Amino acid sequence: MQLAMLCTVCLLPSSLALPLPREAGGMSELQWKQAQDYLKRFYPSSSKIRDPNSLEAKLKEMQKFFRLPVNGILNSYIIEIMQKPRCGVPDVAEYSLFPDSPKWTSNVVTYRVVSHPRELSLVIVNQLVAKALKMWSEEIPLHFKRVSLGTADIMIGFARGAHGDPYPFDGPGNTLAHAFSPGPGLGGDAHFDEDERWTDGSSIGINFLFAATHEFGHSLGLGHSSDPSAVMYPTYRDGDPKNFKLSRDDIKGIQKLYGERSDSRMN
Ligand SMILES: [Ca+2]
Ligand SMILES: [Zn+2]
Ligand SMILES: [Zn+2]
Repeated sequence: MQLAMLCTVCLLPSSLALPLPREAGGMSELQWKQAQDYLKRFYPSSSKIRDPNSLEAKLKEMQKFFRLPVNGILNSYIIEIMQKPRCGVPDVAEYSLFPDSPKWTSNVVTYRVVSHPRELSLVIVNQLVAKALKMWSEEIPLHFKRVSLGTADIMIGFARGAHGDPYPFDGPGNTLAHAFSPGPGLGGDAHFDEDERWTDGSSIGINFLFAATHEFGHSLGLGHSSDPSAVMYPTYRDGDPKNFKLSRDDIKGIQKLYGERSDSRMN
C-alpha cells in the first residue's frame, strides 16, 4: 500500500503548481477527482459556499491547517499529504474541541471491545485499548471501566466498508479509523478499518496503539490538532512505540475539557 502511494506521487512533475480551479492542466483526471474528494470530505465546514471557488477555499483551509503557505494552489506536496493514511474525522483548523465541546459528564466512562482484526487477538486488542485509554486518564480526572457485555459508553470495533453508520470505510489505506465525540448512541464509539493490516508493533502495519490513542482523543471530545507533534494530528505516522506519548498540545486540549487530575503522576 505504501509502495503504491509512493509510485503515484512519483508520476507527478516535481514542480507541479497549478491553480485548483479547472485550469489544472498537468493533472490527471483521477488526481483532480481525488483532490476534490479529499477536500469535500475533510474540509466540510466551508461547504456552504456555493461559488465556483469553494474548492479553493477548502484548499486554503487545508493549507492553513497543515501550516503551509495559504495560496489556494494545489501542488505535488499537497497531493502527497492527501495520499497519506489518516483518520476519517474532518479537520478544523486551530480547533482542538468539537463544536459545542461535548464531553463525558460522569467521571467513570465504560468501554467495550466488540471485535478484533485477524492480525491481533481480542486479548491483545484489549491490552492496547487499556494502554491507549490510560494515556488520557493519567492526565484528567476520568476513569475507564471495561465491560464485556451490553452497551458501553465507548464501543470499540473493527469493520470493513459500510458498517451501520454514515461513514463507510474505504478498503486498505486512506481512512484508517474514525470515532464519534461524546454522547449517547454512536457517541464516543471508535471504529477501525478491518481492511488495514493492524499491528501491535511487532510486524509491519498500522500500529493499533497509535491509532487507538488518537481515536480515543475524539471519543473524549478532542478534534484534530494542526500541531505535527500531537497525537491528534490527522495523518498517521509510524514511530517507535517506546517514545509514543501524548504531546503538550494533546494534554492542554484534554485538560481544557476535563481539568487536571489532582493526583496527577502519583499513580
Ligand atoms: Ca481504509
Ligand atoms: Zn482523527
Ligand atoms: Zn464507523
